[in-house]
Amino acid sequence: MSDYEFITLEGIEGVGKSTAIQVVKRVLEDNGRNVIITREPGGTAIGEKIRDILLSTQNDAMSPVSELFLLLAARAQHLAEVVSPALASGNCVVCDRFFDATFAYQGAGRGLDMSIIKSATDLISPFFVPTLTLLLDAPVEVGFKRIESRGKTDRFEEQNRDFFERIRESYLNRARLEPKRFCVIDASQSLGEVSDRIELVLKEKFGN
Ligand code: Z5A
Repeated sequence: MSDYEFITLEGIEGVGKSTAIQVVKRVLEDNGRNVIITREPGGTAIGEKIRDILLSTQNDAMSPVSELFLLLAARAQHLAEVVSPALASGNCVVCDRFFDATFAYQGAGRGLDMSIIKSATDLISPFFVPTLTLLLDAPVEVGFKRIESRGKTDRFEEQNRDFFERIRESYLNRARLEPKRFCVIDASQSLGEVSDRIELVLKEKFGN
């Protein structure tokens, strides 16, 4: 393994990112790495407050541009307070969503201009490109079904199916454009199969 590992997990809701992140942690720790698990939006006290604003269904009036800048504010704080110091200390950082989510959700989902998202993203995180991005991919209805038992939806989950179809396609396009960074995992498989695949990918990439 190299000294610098920044791994991100991406995908539409309910595909199993939070579940998979525990598998990533276990495999890396078995490999002798110190692992910091974190998430976006969130990961810091300020970021978690911004997350609450972003997810609250009371904020349905939020414009796409406001949403973008709240996400970026949370990210700037997260990079300064968590990601940058953790990587500098030789930790492996595993993050539930990062900038690919911004292109997929705010770009493809909300329809904001991708070049504006790219400029804003470069402004706050020019040096932080994940070394590996695991894209958990499954049909939209699979994700919906997995989260329906929660009974409560957040502001993003209230969006219609087309919104998530566009996001899924955008993620897959990004993976096609950067095959070295992305690894697409078929998340419609059973938990055991998804875990085995992730374990294999990590061992292939980082050695045993
Ligand atoms: N967002 C954005 O718009 N722009 C950005 O730049 C960023 C984020 C960074 C919060 O993210 C929102 O922020 C998100 C996008 C937006 N919008 N939404 N919605 P989040 O990551 O916290 O929210 P989420 O994607 O909704 O997370 P989630 O619903 O918890 O999904 P998940 O983590 O992918 O799934 P899970 O909790 O691991 O699994 C869901 C259930 O399925 C659970 O009961 C599991 O036990 C089960 N599961 C998992 N895997 C399997 C398999 N393989 N088989 C069967 N059952 C499974």
